[in-house]
Amino acid sequence: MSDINLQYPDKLNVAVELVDKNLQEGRGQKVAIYYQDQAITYAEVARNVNRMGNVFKQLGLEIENRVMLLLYDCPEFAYCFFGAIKMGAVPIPTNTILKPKDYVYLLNDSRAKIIVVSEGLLPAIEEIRSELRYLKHVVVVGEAGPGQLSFAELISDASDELEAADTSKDDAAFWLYSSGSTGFPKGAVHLQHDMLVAADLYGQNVLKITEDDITFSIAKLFFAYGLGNALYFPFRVGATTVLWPEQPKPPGIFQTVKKHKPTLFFGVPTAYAGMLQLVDSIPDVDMSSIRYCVSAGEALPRIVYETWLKKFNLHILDGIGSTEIAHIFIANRPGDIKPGASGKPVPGYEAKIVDPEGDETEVDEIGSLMVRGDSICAYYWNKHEKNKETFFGGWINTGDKYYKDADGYFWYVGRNDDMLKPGGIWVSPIEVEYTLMEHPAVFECAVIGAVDSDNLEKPKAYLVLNPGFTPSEELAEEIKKFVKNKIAPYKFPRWIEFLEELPKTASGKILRYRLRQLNQ
Ligand code: 3UK
Repeated sequence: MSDINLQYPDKLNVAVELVDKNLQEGRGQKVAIYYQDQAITYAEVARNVNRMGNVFKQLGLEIENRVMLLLYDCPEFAYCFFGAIKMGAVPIPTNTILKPKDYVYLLNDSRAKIIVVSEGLLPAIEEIRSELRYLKHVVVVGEAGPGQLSFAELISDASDELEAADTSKDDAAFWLYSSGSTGFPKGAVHLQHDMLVAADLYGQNVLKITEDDITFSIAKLFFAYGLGNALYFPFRVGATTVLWPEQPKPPGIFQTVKKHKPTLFFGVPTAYAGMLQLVDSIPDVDMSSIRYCVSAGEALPRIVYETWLKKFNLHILDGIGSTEIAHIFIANRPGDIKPGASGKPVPGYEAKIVDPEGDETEVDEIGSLMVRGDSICAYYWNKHEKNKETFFGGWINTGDKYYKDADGYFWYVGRNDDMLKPGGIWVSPIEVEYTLMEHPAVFECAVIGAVDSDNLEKPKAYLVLNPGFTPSEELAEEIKKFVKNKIAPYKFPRWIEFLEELPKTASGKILRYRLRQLNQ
């Protein structure tokens, strides 16, 4: 398989492996985190992790209890994430761009007793507080109000010594929620060893990350992708991570690269395309520190890969990862890139493409992508039926359609469900359709993926209007705004087209493929 040793001891607390080990190996004074104008050493991180673990204990958190992290990327994220794991609890990094009703579900489903939240995100939580059946404490990074606790005060009073909880390599370590086309998000329960497997197989073996690297991920820490890129890959080897709390817009991204000089840059296709569109209007772009760019979340169009290479003389390594598998499992590698393809299985993972009977398909024949590897989550919390559809004796059904070419490269074709991933973030067409139906003008609708000029997929809505409403540009804009206000804004349809009627089967089912054909 490789020279990487995937044998981990039975007794394992992953916070010790990822934080304390750096001190034991003499990196206490090395910078772990760049954040704005701060440079925070591993010794400082370790002390704050211990303090936070003690704070959680004092607040009544116990082993196996969940704690939700609703934070912009910041050092406090690392202190809370590893502090919780070190005292045996289970942190849940959570998407910061959801709506209050989404948080009601996530907090009640997980039964998190504590939430640590950035001040800017507090209104969404305060609005729903009376509906939260299990939440006991709201800890605020920033200014705390009545009924809330201040992170800064709590941590300043806490001891910086903490003995790690006596966990096994198979204890739960963290959860990440993943959304599906129907129903509620599913909490993927990840174990203590999962981050080590992902960091060793992809971070070390493919990216060859070392302590000399500086990582910068525009995918935030609450995504499985960002969590590896910007936290546990660098911490696994004692490298330095750049944490950046802002929304990843091209000018800020270029500025951050210039300021902190990362060697590994992690983006998503939409961001690469957006950066290319703006680069010539931004002064002093300096990408010379970067040795590799990584892309994941959605397929990287060949045109974006090639334009980027021409512009910066930098290769983008596209790879497919998932929340359930923790990180990237099929990837293009330094010196082995097929533009447009996802690459080959990362050594340590197995991948196969199967037909509906479960038999492996022939070369170039499309089927369902199945993956086996040791970073796959144990199960979805409280989702027995979903578990039966997803996990099979070590294998996971990714839900993706793929084929493999004669050279062994894997090519992404689409999803088995109708899920879309604009900007690498899940959008359920059904949720968008339900929201559109709430608008008084909408009689019927269907949402599909259509591609923009960079060949990147975005949601597009087809609408049939109620009597009394006439199609117009203004109405389309008003409906887009309506959706943005109701559900997480990145889900809104980028295009709206009005039809007299939707294509349907004899039994009245909407023919989505006919709508997709309209776009070809
Ligand atoms: C799709 C891709 C084509 C695919 C992720 C890197 O995206 C991540 O996790 P999610 O759970 O989504 C997983 C799904 O997204 N996908 C991701 N990458 C690619 N499709 N080409 C790609 N390169 O449908 C997959 O099943 O949000 C990415 C690392 C960790 C991750 N969690």
